Amino acid sequence: MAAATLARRLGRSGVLPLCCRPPAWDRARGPPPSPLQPPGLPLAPCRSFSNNKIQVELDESSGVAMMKFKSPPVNSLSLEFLTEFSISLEKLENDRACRGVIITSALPKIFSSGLDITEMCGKSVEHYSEFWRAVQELWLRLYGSNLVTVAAVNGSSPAGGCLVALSCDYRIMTDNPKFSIGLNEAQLGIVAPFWFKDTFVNVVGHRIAECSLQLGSLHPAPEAHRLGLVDELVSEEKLMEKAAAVMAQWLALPDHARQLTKTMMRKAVLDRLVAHREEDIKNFITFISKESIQKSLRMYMEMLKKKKS
Ligand code: CO8
Repeated sequence: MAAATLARRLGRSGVLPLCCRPPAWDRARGPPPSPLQPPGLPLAPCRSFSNNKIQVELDESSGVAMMKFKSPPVNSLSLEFLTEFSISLEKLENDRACRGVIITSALPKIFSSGLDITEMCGKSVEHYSEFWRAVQELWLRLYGSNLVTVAAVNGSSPAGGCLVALSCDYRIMTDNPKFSIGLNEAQLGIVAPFWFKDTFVNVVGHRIAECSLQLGSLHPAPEAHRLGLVDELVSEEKLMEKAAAVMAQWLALPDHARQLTKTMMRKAVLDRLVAHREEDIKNFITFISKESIQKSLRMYMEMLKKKKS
């Protein structure tokens, strides 16, 4: 019997200690039937959890979770949303059955409208501090995740919404030119922080990021694909099928090798924020508290409302 097969069998029988268990990618074959499971009854392969903002369904047989944003009207990243998002990711990270997550929106036409602007307007210094820490926390968790992360971008995704997609391992977007994606902070009169910029540069390269950030560009889906901001475009009907296929391709590799490679690629950028976290919060508070910035944000919110009428 091959050593690997033997190790797998022993691991399943519980004989081997945790450190000698087969690698996580072998766990994708699924757990052994429970001795408590009545014969003939199918195992429940899915478990789900949900909160006010996000719904998660984990398929235990494949190890893939589907995370759906469900915060109408536009999945804006409020303090509550960011907190629930981080908690959901943490739960999946800690779940030995989970190896990858597909992130998408339950709302038609919007992936996420980015940070909730109302959280950055007319609030106290304490609130700004708590909010920004939550933004940092989410990014550190998502960008540094051990899981395979695939963004299925099924609608517009400006600013913080774009950051969520950029922080994943792979981005697939619906091929609808009405949907756009980008770091448009400059259009709001604000500046994307260095770690938004670093994440963007790591995906599209310095020159494209430089132009796009200065102009605060929102790129329609086909242009985003040309720039490398999204990896693939597919029709709305094919989006989930494609995301599942990409996930399967990434999960075909041993987790430990993929995870170490991901860490190697992303560590410097993550470490930079970790080293300057408190300073970054202070900078945010100073910047966002300026009356000129508050005025820009209020005008932007008014513009959004006027656009409707
Ligand atoms: N935050 C709060 N409310 C929002 C946001 C948002 N990001 N986006 C939209 N809304 C609100 C609108 O005001 C509107 O409210 P109401 O119904 O009360 O009038 C409601 O959501 C619906 O919006 P729309 O009618 O505009 O919906 P559409 O489907 O027509 O359009 C869009 C959806 C395309 C998402 C559009 O709403 C939009 O462009 N929104 C703005 C997106 C944006 O620019 N986000 C940037 C946020 S800033 C950020 O993420 C990074 C900040 C980094 C900070 C750095 C500082 C140092």
